[in-house]
Amino acid sequence: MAHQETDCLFCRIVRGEIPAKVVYRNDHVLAFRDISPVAPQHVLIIPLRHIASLSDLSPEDEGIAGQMLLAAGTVAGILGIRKSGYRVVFNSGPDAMQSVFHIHGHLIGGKQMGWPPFPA
Ligand code: DGP
Repeated sequence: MAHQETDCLFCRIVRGEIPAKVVYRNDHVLAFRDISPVAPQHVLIIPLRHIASLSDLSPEDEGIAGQMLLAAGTVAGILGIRKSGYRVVFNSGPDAMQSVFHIHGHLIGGKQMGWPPFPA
């Protein structure tokens, strides 16, 4: 098993200690539905291995970073939104309101979204 943290919520989901609605899993990543969806489709893509945030990625993590992005297209296909479009958001740190410190990409879609995502 890849490096895990005992008390990390998402490591516990990887280990199956906390149930989740899994959409996709391979040898590197897990994708499961967000418990508080902000869009008709909202899935979190995480590495099986514990990495706290985008800012904690190191050059040796190049492979897993790529795996997360590759999984986004695969998951969008599973959700049926690959052609209609989707957004992948990595919140990192307090200003972005990151609340779970196991890196995750929010894949959201299933509706037309605005840009920029906040008022000017
Ligand atoms: P962030 O704020 O970017 O760290 O997003 C964390 C997300 O994790 C948030 O959208 C809600 C989701 N979340 C928190 N706890 C759980 C849980 O136990 N299960 C699932 N499926 N999602 C969770």
